[in-house]
Amino acid sequence: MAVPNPLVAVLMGSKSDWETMRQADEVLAGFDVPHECRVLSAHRTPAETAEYVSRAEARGIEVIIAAAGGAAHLAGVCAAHTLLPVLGVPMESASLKGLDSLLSTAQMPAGIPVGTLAIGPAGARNAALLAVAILANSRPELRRKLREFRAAQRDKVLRESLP
Ligand code: RP5
Repeated sequence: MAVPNPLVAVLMGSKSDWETMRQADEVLAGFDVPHECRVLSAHRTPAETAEYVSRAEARGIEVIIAAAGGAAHLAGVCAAHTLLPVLGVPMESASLKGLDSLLSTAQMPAGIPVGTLAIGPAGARNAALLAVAILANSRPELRRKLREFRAAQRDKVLRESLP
């Protein structure tokens, strides 16, 4: 999944998060946003995670999406190592259904923000859409695509019929 000049990094704490995070990958691909997806863990690969995130801005990356489950500190650790916006996606966990991940990701002490999305697939898709919206602030073509996406979504809802 290596692309030459990624604008978004999609990080996840474990390969087991990929089934969920592939949805972020799909959304970004749908908008033709160059991005890369990597497994990097705050606790299993702490040095490599810090190094990757510290170098991200110099590589041209503009947004980092970080997904983790359980005692989910990946997004917070990423945010500590960069000025780039970090969007956290709490993974659904076996024992607490992602409530642990949600609180761990959202409850950042003041000073180092993490923009936290919903638990699971909705959060994965919305993190990608939020990344697109951030990038679209300075990219009119991307903004046009985002407007079209919203219009298509609206039209689909208005076409719904109930039995
Ligand atoms: C976190 O622990 C990962 O983000 C994952 O959601 C969770 C479980 O990881 P595995 O034990 O499946 O590798 O670090």
